[in-house]
Amino acid sequence: MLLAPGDAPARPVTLRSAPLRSAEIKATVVYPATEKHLRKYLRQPVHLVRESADDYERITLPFVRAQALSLQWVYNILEKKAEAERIVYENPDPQDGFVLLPDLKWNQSQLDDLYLIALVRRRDLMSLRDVTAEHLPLLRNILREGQAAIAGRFGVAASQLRVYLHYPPSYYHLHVHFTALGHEAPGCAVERAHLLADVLDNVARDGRHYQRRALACALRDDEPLLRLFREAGRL
Ligand code: M7G
Repeated sequence: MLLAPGDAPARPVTLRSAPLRSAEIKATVVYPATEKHLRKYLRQPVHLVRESADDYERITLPFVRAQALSLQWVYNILEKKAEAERIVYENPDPQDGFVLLPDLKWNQSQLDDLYLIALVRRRDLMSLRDVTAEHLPLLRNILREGQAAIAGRFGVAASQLRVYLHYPPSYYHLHVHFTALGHEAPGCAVERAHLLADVLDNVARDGRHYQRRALACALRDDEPLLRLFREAGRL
């Protein structure tokens, strides 16, 4: 459920549904909802754009620098000002460390829709486009230590996890999604999800793989970034 910004309380709060019993409905309330949140959740036709390395530099990067959603929630988690009690695992290294915690979309009542997120500690990596050979130790830590932590805490084996990055992400602070393999999580389709194991292989082979290649961007009809691609004659 999304509530209009005009209904905003003094400070933003996100409410989650009560624990599920059978035949109940799970709902996430985003309150207050900004225009960007409203756009993100409304049903829309989606278009696939093939973003070249040049498109990224000329179109996407300037747009992202100007428009990205606030990252304050990420910094609050990294600084233990929010959700500190929910942290499942952390590696404290400032360069190669990360924090692993349940994603907002998972209420932890059941393992079927298990969903955790790893947030990197360093703040200079926006997305997959920034990942180079220098970041292999960080990404390997996330994969191995994240899988081990989830097996230890929730009893879900590495072979039952889908570990991936979104491109493009909604939030431009590098993070990795861990979802139950049996759960068709939003954003796990081929046009948006990049398996972390494949990312590691690609970057190990070519340290600048994600700076060189074209990447698919699934963009909703009313997204400003899609308009920019249209105006540039790329759609
Ligand atoms: P994304 O790939 O940037 O975009 O993922 P998406 O939302 O389109 O998937 C960001 C992830 O962070 C999503 O899975 C969100 O559910 C999750 N997330 C967003 N917020 C604001 C929070 C939060 O405050 N706490 C937690 N734990 N997860 C969040």
